[in-house]
Amino acid sequence: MVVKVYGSDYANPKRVIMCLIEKEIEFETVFVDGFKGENKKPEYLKLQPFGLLPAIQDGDYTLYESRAICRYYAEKYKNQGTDLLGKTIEERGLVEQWLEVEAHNYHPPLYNLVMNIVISPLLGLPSDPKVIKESEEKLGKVLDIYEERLSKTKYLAGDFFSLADLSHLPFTHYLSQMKKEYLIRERVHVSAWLDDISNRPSWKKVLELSKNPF
Ligand SMILES: N[C@@H](CCC(=O)N[C@@H](CS)C(=O)NCC(=O)O)C(=O)O
Repeated sequence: MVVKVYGSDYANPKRVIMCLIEKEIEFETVFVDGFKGENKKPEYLKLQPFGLLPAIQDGDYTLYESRAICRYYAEKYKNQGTDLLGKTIEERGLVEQWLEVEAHNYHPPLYNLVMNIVISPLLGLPSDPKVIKESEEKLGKVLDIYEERLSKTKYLAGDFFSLADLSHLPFTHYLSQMKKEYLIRERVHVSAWLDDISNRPSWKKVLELSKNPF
């Protein structure tokens, strides 16, 4: 069954697409124009009642929340494509830990930067310089912890690439566009890690597939 991914041009859906490529799962993308409010139309709300992208349809099965979708496919196809969850229960624990760190420590300040610097201007909304400054500082502090971790292991959960690393790419990608790449580049281990994971063929394919210029 070919997996249908709705809203593939946006950042959170890119997490799902990269995961499907790593897991060698066949998929097709369905364009949903968030700027025209297509994600708030009744038809889409049947798939994702909060009106957010992505959602997937796999036969009769529907799922939303990008990280939940990735966990589902990484587990379902554990022995197909790249193993993204670790080989032992201890490795799995660390993958889960860093997935949570991504969602709760890393993502919020980065999301605030993206909203204020990239998205608000596109929507004609004002940006808040105070939020930008505070978020930048917060993200720097989070990245200090990453730098320490990545000075000891090649990837976040250990010496293997996992869902935890993958999950960072879609929003981290905005840093260069926002002229905030220094946050990465001034930390040598974080910098090497980002180069490594963004050079994976799966991420290059995600960018190739995206119609979205940002
Ligand atoms: N936690 C959700 C977040 C989804 C989300 O915020 N998606 C954005 C696109 S990257 C969206 O749908 N934005 C449109 C809106 O907020 O109306 C996930 O990971 O799937």
